[in-house]
Amino acid sequence: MKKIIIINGPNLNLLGKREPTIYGSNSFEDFFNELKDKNKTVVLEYFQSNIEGEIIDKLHEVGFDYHGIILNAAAYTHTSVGIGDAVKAIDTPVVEVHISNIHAREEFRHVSYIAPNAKGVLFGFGLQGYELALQSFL
Ligand code: CA2
Repeated sequence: MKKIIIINGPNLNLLGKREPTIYGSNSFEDFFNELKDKNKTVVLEYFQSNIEGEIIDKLHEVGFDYHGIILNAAAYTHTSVGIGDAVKAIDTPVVEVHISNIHAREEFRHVSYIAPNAKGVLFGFGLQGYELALQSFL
């Protein structure tokens, strides 16, 4: 079975608990469990960290034998040369996802260190963006 992982970056552990007008009112864990139930033909994993180096370590760990990586690096998207370099260095294709429309927000969110080496980018579709990213790997 294909192995696919969702990696979420800083503060996304607060989904469903804070700022529902921007990020919605569903917890990621509930959404993830539903997504797994709907996609039983793949091995779907989830990892979240607020720590840049842990996200880089996870990319190295999965980036040579998993079929796909769905990455929402959150604020590190706009700042992290290290995560960008890791995405470039690994073999597994990465789809970058953002819940909000980053291009309708502040200028600093228009920059991504991941996008130049991503297979594709999805933003502005809420949590459905993760589902669309998953479909792109199937
Ligand atoms: O829209 C996205 O998915 C973002 O990656 C979310 C990041 C933001 O820095 C990016 O520019 C766009 C922020 C994640 C914060 O998540 C929260 C969730 C609930 C409550 C507070 C923050």
